[in-house]
Amino acid sequence: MATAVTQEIVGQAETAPAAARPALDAERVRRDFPILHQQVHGKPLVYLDNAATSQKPLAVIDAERDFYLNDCANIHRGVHELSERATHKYEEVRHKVQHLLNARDLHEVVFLRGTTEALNLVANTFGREILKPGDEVVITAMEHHSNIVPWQILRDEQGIVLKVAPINDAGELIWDEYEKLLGPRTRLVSVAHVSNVLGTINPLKRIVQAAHAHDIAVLVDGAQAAPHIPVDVQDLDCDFYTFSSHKIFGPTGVGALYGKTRWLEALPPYQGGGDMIRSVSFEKTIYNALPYKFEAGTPNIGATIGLGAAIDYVTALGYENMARHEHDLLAYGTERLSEIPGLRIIGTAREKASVISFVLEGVHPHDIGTILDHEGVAIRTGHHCAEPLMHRFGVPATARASLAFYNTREEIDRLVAAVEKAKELLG
Ligand code: 7TS
Repeated sequence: MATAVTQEIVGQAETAPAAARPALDAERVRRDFPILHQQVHGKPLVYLDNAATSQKPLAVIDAERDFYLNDCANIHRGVHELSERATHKYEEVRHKVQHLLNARDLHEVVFLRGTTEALNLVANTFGREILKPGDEVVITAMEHHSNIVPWQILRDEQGIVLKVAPINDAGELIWDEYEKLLGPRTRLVSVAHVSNVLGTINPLKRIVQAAHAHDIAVLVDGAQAAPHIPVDVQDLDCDFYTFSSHKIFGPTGVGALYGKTRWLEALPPYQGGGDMIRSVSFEKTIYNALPYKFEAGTPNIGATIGLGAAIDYVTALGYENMARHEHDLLAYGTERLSEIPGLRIIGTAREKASVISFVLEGVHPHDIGTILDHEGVAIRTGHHCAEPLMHRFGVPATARASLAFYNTREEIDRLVAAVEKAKELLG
């Protein structure tokens, strides 16, 4: 359930014509996020580390709490009332994810621990069933480690070939080079929808079309896209799509993998255990139907129910409203930070989500992070689990401010003032 505050805002937005719609009122939305209203080192918190994990509205916290207070039981197994309630609430979220991603069938939605587990599931099962030594998998230079290392494991264990599509200095895929990598041995393209460091929004439809023209499957890491961009897997026509709950304002410990039915049917199970079987004897085990074939063991039931509340929340707020507000902040932040002499923004793609990575001449990003923390400003510094990307841009690390719909221009001003202070002290 969205809170009253949110419903009020969305109510206004839906009745007004597009041009006259009020911008999202971040101050009012912020009331749904009590964690934002605290002091850090004596200063009001400015939370700009949303790409690492985003904050959770009360509706999400309440939904998870309500499950533990009233309905806590294991799912899919008890005939008793609590188990039935828990199962119903859990399965309701599968419908919400299906709707969020516009998946054709409910059984195409698999619940997992998050994006990392989903990428490993596809690498492992696609690797065992489809890939032969010498077959090629294409990724890009902007991938998170979780979309690099699983393929390297396959390369080392099974002799597949891993190819990396290069990017230009703005952080955009070099299209001609990408197309050249698609050959007769390519079986899979695995690509981030949005880069967690650069903010680049990749041209997914074009990527999928080019791959499918060669009969190549496409796996999409949507970890950084789902919190900002509406996703339609049928329109994209991708074969797999995954995201994590905790980046889309839901709890940690759960995420979803979408897979086209024909792929999920063709692939073997990832893990064995309870719930993923129909019958077991020591001679033969028959696996369960989709999606349960891929859901061995007791899942994170409470977090999944929280994810349902998060999906309700963002849906009520509206991607369009969030995007408009975030784009305003991105443009404002980019402009203000660019005015600081010696500051270089890494990632200047034309199509960009609300992430600003930067380096400051003569100051190590970790020192920027420490000074900002003392000013109450939370950002992430380091390689952001994308070390090859750091090498591509010739930097050891970056400072990264990542924005959400509840951030404000005043918070950007606080960020800029804190960076100026870091420069003054250390530059
Ligand atoms: N893919 C991308 C593009 C990511 O940004 C992340 C996490 C993951 C995969 C892994 O997601 P998980 O939920 O399974 O951990 N990215 C970040 C980040 O940028 N800062 O902290 C985590």
